[in-house]
Amino acid sequence: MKRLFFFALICIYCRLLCAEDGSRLWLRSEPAGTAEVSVSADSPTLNLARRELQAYWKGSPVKLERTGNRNIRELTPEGFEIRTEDNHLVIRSSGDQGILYGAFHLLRLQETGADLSALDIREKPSYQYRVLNHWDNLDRTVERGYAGRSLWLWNELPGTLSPRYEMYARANASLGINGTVLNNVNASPLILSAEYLEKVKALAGLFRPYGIKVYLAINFSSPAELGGLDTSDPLDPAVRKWWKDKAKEIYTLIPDFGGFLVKANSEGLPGPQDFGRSHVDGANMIADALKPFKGIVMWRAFVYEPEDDDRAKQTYQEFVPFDGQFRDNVIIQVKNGPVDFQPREPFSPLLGAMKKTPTMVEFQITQEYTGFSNHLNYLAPIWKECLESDTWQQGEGSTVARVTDGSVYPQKLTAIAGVANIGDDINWCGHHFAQSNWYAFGRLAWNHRLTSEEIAGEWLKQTFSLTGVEQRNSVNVYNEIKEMMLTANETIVDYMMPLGLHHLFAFGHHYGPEPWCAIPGARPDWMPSYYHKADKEGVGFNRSTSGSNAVSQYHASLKEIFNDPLRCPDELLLWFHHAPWDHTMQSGRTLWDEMCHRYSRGAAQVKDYQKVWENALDFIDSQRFEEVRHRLKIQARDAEWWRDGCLLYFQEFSGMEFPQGMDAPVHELKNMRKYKLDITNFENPTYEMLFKK
Ligand code: GCW
Repeated sequence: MKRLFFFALICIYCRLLCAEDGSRLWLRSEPAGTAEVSVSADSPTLNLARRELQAYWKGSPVKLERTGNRNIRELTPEGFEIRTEDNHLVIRSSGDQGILYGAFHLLRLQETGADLSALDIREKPSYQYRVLNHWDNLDRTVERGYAGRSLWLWNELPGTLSPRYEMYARANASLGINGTVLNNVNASPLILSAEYLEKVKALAGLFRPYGIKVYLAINFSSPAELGGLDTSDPLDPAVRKWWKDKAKEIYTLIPDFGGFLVKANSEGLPGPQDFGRSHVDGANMIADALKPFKGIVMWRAFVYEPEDDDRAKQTYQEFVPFDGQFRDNVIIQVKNGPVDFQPREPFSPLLGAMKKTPTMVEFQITQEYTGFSNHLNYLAPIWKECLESDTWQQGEGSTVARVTDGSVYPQKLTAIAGVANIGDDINWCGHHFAQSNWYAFGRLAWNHRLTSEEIAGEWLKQTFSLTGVEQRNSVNVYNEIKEMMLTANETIVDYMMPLGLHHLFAFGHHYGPEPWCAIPGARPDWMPSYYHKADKEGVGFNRSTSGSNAVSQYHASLKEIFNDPLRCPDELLLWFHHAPWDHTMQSGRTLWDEMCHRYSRGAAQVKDYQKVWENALDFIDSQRFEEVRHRLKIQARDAEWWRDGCLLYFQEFSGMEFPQGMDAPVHELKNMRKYKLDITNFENPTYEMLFKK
């Protein structure tokens, strides 16, 4: 009896000790400390590779070999080969970083239960620059961040280095992410002050062995605001000198500093146009300052003005005329869609349209528009949809991936960026499944050919130890959860904005629906009615040739399809057309019925996800199980709220009945119109807050 009691105590103790709070991300392997690892040279990066393998590798001896062989050199210094040779394994690369990536690759194979008997692997990255963009402010708030406060403890830096920095670097290196922009694109000039640069230097030093370069987002008015000059005009000699001196100061502190990310003349931020100059003038001035040090400029194309044409057209209109005029260390950073990270958008027509200036895609990992860290979403499928979209710019097969990775255009710089979803929450990303998006971004940046399914599988096996988890009551838990991930974004599209609808979000915070929002005097292009244009006749934004003509920014082969409401994919119909309520969809239903069907399907699907999760009860540790269960409840209620809010609102225009058999609304529109999110705590809203009047 006594023995049993002690045994029970030990069990409880162990469970507490091994409490799974998500802090270990996908790197949850227990150290074995048995591996034999030999290495041909010595460097901080190689030491890391050796340390990882010595701790976690459980197989045959491994040799780490830096070599200048031609067939290894062609993999680039970040690429690697892993081969089984006689009774050992060799990881070869022409660079230390490649060896570190090879080590992580090998460990991933082990953790995902791959066959390790005869390895012959060659890998090199799809993009040279694989960069996280943190929208972190210096006061540690995070713009559109839903996982607590910023990781960067600016007030402690440079003296104190939080242990989380190292874990962050390790996690990124395990995926191949090789750059991080530490601060928000809505940048404070202060980041370039001597005081902050010392702090940045400390982080750069810590990240260096992991192959991660540090970048900063800059405020275009820094010369005036920080430097005390009269102007920040990019053609003013004193301003140009200020940037040159600043670059020198930075590179003296951080010799391998990556460069700058710039949001200029966008959403009220300063930029060259304030001085009658162009984006080319602005970007090239900064590029000239960085050039002697091999730094790059990632210049954002996210620009739009309320008084101008259809917002979706503006990025293209602004940048295409400048094609070929940027310095060779400038790359144009383009959001995946023409508007703004909506649950679904067509790809931005700027991608592929610039033939002489390199462009890079910016994805949003943080879920600003897909339920914050309350809704379970796995973003790889929607990112893949963008990467695999054919721009047709150089004939069939000119996919977004290929017009940005150097295979279609001979570009000197290739890059990809993701707006991070990382904060100081113990589990880093708020929702345990949101970690999969950090993971997926890194994996796709490394190899955009990987499928969403492969990535989800890898992540699940490592994160929830689901290797070998098969049946429970004849349900394959691993496959069910994977399927839930793979359908998650489509489900969110269904219950938020199906059929090409976009920007129906509540004003400001973008959490819930507010298609009715109309704030007197507000920017019209920040109001949902600008986008949905619902009236008695129909709904949707006419971007066809009879409307704003945004459709003509796409290559003729696509334009033809998008322009025809009968050929335009249902998924994008209301993006390109103002379609009548009784328009016959590809499903054969009327538009109104199809809309009802999709909203209801989305809300019902979340309830199915709850069942999937309940089936996993025995296979997931209790803390993470409960935390995900809790958020699925919020999501299920939110999904109904979206369904009811949007359908009841649009019904006022369509005047049509709900189709028979549809789940009836459970909320009243007149009440929903009054609900406001309590924005004093909007980082992590709950259903209860949302329904506060
Ligand atoms: O989507 C919008 C966000 C802003 C963001 C902006 C941008 C950083 O609502 O919060 O600002 O995009 O990408 O610059």
